Amino acid sequence: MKALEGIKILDFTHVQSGPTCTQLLAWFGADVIKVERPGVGDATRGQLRDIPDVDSLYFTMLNHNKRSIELNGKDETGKEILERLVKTCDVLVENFAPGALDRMGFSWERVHELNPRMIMASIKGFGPGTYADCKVYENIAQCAGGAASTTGMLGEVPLVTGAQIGDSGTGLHLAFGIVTALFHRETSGQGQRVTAAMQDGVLNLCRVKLRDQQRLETAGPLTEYSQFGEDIPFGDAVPRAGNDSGGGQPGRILKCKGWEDDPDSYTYFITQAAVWKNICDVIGKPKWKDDEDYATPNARLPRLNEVFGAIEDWTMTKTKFEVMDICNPMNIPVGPILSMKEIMRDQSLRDTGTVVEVDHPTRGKYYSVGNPVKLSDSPSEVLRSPLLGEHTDEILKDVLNYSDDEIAEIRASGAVGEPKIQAAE
Ligand code: CAO
Repeated sequence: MKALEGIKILDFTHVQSGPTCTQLLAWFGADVIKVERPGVGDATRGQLRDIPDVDSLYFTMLNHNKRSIELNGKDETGKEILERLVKTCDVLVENFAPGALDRMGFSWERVHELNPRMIMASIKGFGPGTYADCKVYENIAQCAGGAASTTGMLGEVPLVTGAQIGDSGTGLHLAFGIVTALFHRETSGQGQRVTAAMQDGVLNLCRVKLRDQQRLETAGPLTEYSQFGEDIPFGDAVPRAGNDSGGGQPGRILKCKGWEDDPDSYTYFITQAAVWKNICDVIGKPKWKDDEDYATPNARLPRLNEVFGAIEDWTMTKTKFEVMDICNPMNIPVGPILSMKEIMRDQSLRDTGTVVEVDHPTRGKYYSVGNPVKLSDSPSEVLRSPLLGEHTDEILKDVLNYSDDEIAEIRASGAVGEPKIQAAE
């Protein structure tokens, strides 16, 4: 039995943040019923399309294992169906702009009145306060959550990262909140409100930078940042640290053999104190093992440019995979800069189901990222995303117990859009 089998999720999410949350719950076995506007659906179905008239990879890769019902939540019949869904499901998840669900008539108070056991979970850009009413997308959250000001090269513009820490990161946070509330419901018998703001989620992931802000204010210059060794003065806020490691063990991205032609021919290299002697041997600097200017972490801090320069002289003679092969047996922590092309073809990621090939009736085969969290007794099977309204009748009948005549009336009202001709699998 899947861990969340029997849990029904009323999925009102769209774009990326909410769908990543409900996709995780679906992978663990929850029945996720995605409610979409008739004829329109989640906006991402049509965004960044690579094949005309076919659901985009943006949509298919964020909505695996779900069922889709077309439903107009602003129509009277649609509202009645929604009420029945609220009464039937365990969790409502949404990431509308602030106030949208209230305008539709489904405030937390109303939902709680309809079904006191229901957990209502929301993602918004900001928590209560000055910016509570603002719409937010990924990069806005990265900027407002402290990630952008601390990412990039010193003296250059702030940078956003490709990792979707605002959207997918907050989706993860929300999933954790939902599962916690489900656990609490076991004893309380009551549902509760779960909220995760994207700014808060990003800040949570930038925790070490708030650590550094306080160290800067209380103890002065951040000695492990490269700029310390370069004698560049610190300001009063945590600076951008380039590719410096965020922890106490200095690390950098270094060129490897072939870097002139391959933009990803680099390795991350950490000068972990415990294996310093091994590093000296590998790079051909055995004298640094006992030289007081290099032998201890503190002695090396003002000399990091020289140290990493010497390491890079060595890494440039090896491919990034050779660096791995040589350093790992010596316990030196290194990691190749892998391109998406390399990751998509990585056999070990395929073997664990982290990279999966999925078949889709109108798109054909494509690659996706499977469930990154593995449960020994509840393995995830990645099923394709639903076509728009693919399960409307099935949900009306099997989940909500409408009769065939009632379904015909609902269809005639226009609340659930046009019947769908199923694409051949
Ligand atoms: N039936 C009827 N109406 C529906 C519906 C349905 N099934 N599904 C959506 N709608 C309506 C909403 O009720 C809303 O109507 P009103 O504004 O008239 O009340 C309207 O569609 C648009 O919803 P929206 O405001 O959420 O969508 P948007 O495209 O304007 O904004 C976004 C998108 C993401 C900026 C906004 O939803 C948001 O800020 N969400 C919270 C933060 C978040 O999750 N951001 C991450 C997005 S991923 O990068």
